[in-house]
Amino acid sequence: MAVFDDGAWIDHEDLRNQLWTNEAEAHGKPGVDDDGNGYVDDVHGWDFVDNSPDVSPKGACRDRVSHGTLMASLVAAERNNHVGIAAPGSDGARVMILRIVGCDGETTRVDPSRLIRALEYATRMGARILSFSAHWSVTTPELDTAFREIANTPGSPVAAIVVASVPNRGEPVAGYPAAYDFRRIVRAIPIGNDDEISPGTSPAPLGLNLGSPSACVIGAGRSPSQYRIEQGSSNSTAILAGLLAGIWSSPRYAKFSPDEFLAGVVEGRMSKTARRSKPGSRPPYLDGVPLADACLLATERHSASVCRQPEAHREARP
Ligand SMILES: [Ca+2]
Ligand SMILES: [Ca+2]
Repeated sequence: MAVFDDGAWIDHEDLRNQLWTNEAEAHGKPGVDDDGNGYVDDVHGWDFVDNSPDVSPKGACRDRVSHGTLMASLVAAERNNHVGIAAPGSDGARVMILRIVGCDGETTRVDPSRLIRALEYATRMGARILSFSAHWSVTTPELDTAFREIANTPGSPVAAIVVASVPNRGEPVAGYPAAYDFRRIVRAIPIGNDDEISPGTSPAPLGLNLGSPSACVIGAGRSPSQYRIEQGSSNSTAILAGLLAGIWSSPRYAKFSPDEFLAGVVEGRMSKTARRSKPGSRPPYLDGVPLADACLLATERHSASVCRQPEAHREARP
């Protein structure tokens, strides 16, 4: 599970045990590219802005909220560790941190060539879900090609599911990657209070669009133990990405290819749920969007641990 963002404080108490780890580097020699992938000491990901194995926030980002830390925690914060929060990908997702934007000057923009390198890295190192709580309006043919290969080409060796944010700040278009009309794009539609789509949500292409919580979400803040409450469509994206990872990694689905998982679970089940965002939202969501819900996959034999259990199975409370 790759989080493309501004880096993350990976020693946060709810994140440190949840990271993807490049074992060759973790057990290798410092200063040596042990796995020969072109990146020296890339243990938990890579900083593509400063070309460094240190994925922590840098520059002005050190003194403000770390967006990437919050996102990584909403994907996979550790459950049952008696601190903080529990994220839907807690058991299933291992988070690869890819720093693709900074906080100073030019680095705040999504740079297409930098992003292409990060996409190549993520897919080569085995990421199956790529989470983008970011969007951009300008693209290049090369970047389009990279996304097409990952998110659209049948039988692609680098196939992965791209979870794309749909912004809710009144922008006239959703921006990329949500704007791509590709089969492996799953868009997170931000849901506020009372199951309504957040005001100002941009129109998105039809396709695999799932509603996911955006408002009043608590996640990891400053390392090692701070938390904060945030609003916004970024939250929806990370929560949805974590949920997909959590479901995909369960024994029933773990051997599914990206296309099998999309067809059988996301399209075949999740998109068909009766749980919809409430009517009254503005176009193009007049009829509501399906709300992401793992519990609709529960059967008598297979139930998700997040789903409500029958009364008899509940623990008695004093
Ligand atoms: Ca390496
Ligand atoms: Ca926790």
